Amino acid sequence: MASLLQPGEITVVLGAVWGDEGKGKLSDILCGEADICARCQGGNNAGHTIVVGDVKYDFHMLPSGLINPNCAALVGAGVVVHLPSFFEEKEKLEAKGLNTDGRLFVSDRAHLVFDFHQRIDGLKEIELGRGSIGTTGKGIGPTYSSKASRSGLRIHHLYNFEDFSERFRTMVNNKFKRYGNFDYDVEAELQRYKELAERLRPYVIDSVAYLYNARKQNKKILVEGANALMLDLDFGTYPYVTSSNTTVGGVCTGLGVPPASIKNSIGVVKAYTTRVGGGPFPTEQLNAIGEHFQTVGHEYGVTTGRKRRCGWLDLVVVNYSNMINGYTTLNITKLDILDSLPVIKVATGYLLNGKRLEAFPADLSVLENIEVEYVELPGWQSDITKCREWKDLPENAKKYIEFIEKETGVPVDWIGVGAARDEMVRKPLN
Ligand SMILES: *[C@@H]1O[C@H](CO)[C@@H](O)[C@H](O)[C@H]1NC(C)=O
Ligand SMILES: *[C@@H]1O[C@H](CO)[C@@H](O)[C@H](O)[C@H]1NC(C)=O
Ligand SMILES: CC(=O)N[C@H]1CO[C@H](CO)[C@@H](O)[C@@H]1O
Repeated sequence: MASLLQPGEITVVLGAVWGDEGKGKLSDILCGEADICARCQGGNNAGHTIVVGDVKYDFHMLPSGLINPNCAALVGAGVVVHLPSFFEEKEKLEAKGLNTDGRLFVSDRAHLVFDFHQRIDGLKEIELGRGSIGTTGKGIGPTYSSKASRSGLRIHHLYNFEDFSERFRTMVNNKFKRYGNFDYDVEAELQRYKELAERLRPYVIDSVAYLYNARKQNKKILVEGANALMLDLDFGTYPYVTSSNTTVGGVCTGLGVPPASIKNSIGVVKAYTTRVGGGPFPTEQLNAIGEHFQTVGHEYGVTTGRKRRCGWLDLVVVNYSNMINGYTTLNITKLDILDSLPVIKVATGYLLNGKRLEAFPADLSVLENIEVEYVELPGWQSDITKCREWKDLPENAKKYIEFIEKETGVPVDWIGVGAARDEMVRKPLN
């Protein structure tokens, strides 16, 4: 079957729903073919685990393409970087045997997350009280706020340290004015960043020129979206969203590449739905079904350890996601978690006073009054984790996948049937 990654072109893997779709594993396999794997937005709030053999690698900020020794990894300009975490993650991966020498790069335009941003993250959540967003507390939101209000500090600032120090002191003083004098040793922090700056120096590049030249040189580029469409700042369930652009558009703005360079956009959709944090979730199941997904699907956050909220697959959401990202194909993950269920439900519409909504609404209060319309499909009640080809799958599992294709109008290419790297089935394209 023809490779998806084409020379000089960009393929994007995007979480299509509320995150934790398992796109790490997918981009990991694609990275075997990629020359470069890049992150374009978010920070170390996008945890995922990749299992290779007996080894479990946890990724939070670094591109999972690092798994493959021939793939370069780029942390792009749209990402926000907490340097202590950057080094910690790198060292943990190296302790497990991954050598990142000479193939890990960071954009000089990426913004820095400081510990005080993380403090503020917590203080803001307290101010919001009951309406809190349920952020990961990693300071990502406050950093993007600093960026948008033009007081942020970028990686290149580190290399004019006097100027950096002055800006840093001003920034912290402004935060003290806003949030009171929280305990924070500004001079000690500056000393720490002086050292971090030197350690970081070998990794810093002009990522715009780097990617432009890579495309000219016919390199195959894979972009790994972080978070997911329904957490996008503009199109997600605002304000219960992350603070960056998680759409295909975020690839252009976060990396500085033209739209036409993006060849494929692959939407990763879990066979059921999960979300962490607050906010609406129309197909959530606060019952035995939800618990089944949590337990059997091991639905706990990699970054936070939080239990994920769980429910049925929602095609209203998937369709909405596809309207924005225009998926070339879908990858369906964790189908095996449905193995034992006698009946599987799929949401196919939201009804408001008996009328079908055209798409996922902007106004979240509308969702309080909708009725979710479900289609019930028969389960397969057998173990599919050993299946490696489409023809091996039980009839009802095939029907479930075909139903998703028919309802969304997007072909399904890959189907995840287990946690390990090779536990996948490829559906022959029609
Ligand atoms: C996201 O989009 C906003 C505009 O809505 C822009 O200001 C910001 O830089 C973008 N961020 C990224 C990471 O692409
Ligand atoms: C999703 O979109 C497809 C194609 O436009 C349409 O046929 C289908 O009815 C939609 N389904 C839902 C659940 O919105
Ligand atoms: C085309 C498509 O969507 N399929 C991709 C899904 O994920 C696997 C694993 O990364 C890729 O190899 C497929 O090409």
